[in-house]
Amino acid sequence: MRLLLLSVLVLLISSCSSLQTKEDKKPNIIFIMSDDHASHAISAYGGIYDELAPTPNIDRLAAGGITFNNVFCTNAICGPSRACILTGKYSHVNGYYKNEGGGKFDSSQWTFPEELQKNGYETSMFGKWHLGSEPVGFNFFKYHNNKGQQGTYWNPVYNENGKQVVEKGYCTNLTTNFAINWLNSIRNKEKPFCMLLQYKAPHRNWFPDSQYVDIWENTDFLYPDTFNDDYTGRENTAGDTDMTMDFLNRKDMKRTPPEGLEGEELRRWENYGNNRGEAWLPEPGMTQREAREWKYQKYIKDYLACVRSVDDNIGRVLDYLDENGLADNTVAIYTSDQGFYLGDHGFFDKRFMYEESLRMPFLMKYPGKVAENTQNEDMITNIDFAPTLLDIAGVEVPENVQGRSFLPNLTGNKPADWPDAMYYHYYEFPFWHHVHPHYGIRTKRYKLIHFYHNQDIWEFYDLKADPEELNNAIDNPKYNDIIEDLKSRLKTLMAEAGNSMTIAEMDSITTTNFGALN
Ligand code: SGN
Ligand code: CA
Repeated sequence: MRLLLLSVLVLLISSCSSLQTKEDKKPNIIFIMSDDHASHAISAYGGIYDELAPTPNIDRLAAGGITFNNVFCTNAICGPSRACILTGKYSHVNGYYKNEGGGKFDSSQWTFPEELQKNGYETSMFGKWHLGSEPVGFNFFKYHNNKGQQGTYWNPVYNENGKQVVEKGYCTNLTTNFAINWLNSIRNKEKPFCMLLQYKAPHRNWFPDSQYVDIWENTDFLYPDTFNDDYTGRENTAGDTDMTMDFLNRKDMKRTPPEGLEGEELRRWENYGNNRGEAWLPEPGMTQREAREWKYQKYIKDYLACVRSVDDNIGRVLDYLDENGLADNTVAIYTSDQGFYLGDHGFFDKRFMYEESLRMPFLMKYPGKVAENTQNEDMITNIDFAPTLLDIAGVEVPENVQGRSFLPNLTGNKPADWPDAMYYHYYEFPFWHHVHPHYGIRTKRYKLIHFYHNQDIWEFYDLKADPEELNNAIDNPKYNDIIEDLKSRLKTLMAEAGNSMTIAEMDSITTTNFGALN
């Protein structure tokens, strides 16, 4: 009898301790996301900037883990993409369609950080939130709360757990300081953690940190191949925006205002360039082409200098993990809320379903799980992030989450029925930048887009024959069958995603003012 009792006891203790170790092994998660960081401005992805402006620290994630080459945004604009990421659901399901007049994110709905918190994770969020409503599901948060929650590069105002605080310094450094401080001395170290570190940079108006102002003063950057796109065949879509170099304003170009200007007058002077008919020349006598090139050089240098600070600070975070014995049990991710045009098609900004803004960088270090220098080509979207993070944490994904975990794909085990097409939908118009609302489908090889608001224009691209999307082949009879098939696949995709809106209903999303952000 005593022997039996003893062995029951031993069994109990050993099963408890094995439970304990299982719990202990729950990986920590650091999800780093910046604002408007295009993958072609990350050296791990290559491109025309990688020699002059490499990103060695972001590249550490690629070298130590996996680089995803086909991650796409389902609605390429800030707040909406963030809402998709948090909920694992498309805009028409999470209700957050647009930034301008998009109202506030409904924070009573399910999000992945809240689910992780409920399942024993210590959670936090630092930097750009930009959803209007206060963050829910975090043990600690500190988000940019000035300039309509865009934040400012210098001396930003934050909301720290419900309290306004003005901080002195440069946003990217500050946000990282707060994050590291939380890792080091605020969080409950008995629990696994999930930290969202969301940089404001490199968002417009691209103010670099002091040591990086003018670092490339005597260097000229290369121009993207499509810089002089004349929008043939896309005159009323790509050719009808306010996001060409002409629309970079005086503040973007860091021009010094005349002395004595203040308040509204100063703002008007700085914002000059935003509207049609205001394409100003930086120097008198310049041609429009010279002005565009001049503006591109200033723009790309400031943008990449902002990226440099992001990269430095990611280095600080990765060093902290290394030096504090956390690296081996922490999944570190780097992404951006969408891509961006770096002079591609003559543009800055995002919004279009064209490659440069549709594509999101996504790199992940997952020690013990993913081999170094792995490349992945599977088609993934931003609604897949939430279920994947839950899966990593061993937490069940609720049925109504629309995205799908790509945890198996990390180790090359892509499920046989993994999607080979994605659905995109952008709703905001005309502010900012006058990009016509559109939806579409992208497969590995093709892309079909329908611009529907106050117009009825279809575009089709064969990405193999025309990777730069300069040739809208919608009327090329050679593609008739393919286009018909894509139209029907798009319909199916939208139906499966639960979007049964008529064009009139979609239009009303665009024209309805759902309220201000704050
Ligand atoms: C601001 C910018 C726009 C930018 C939007 C959306 N203008 O309004 O250029 O497209 O943010 O950006 S600015 O003059 O204020 O910089 S997003 O990241 O929030 O989607
Ligand atoms: Ca953004």
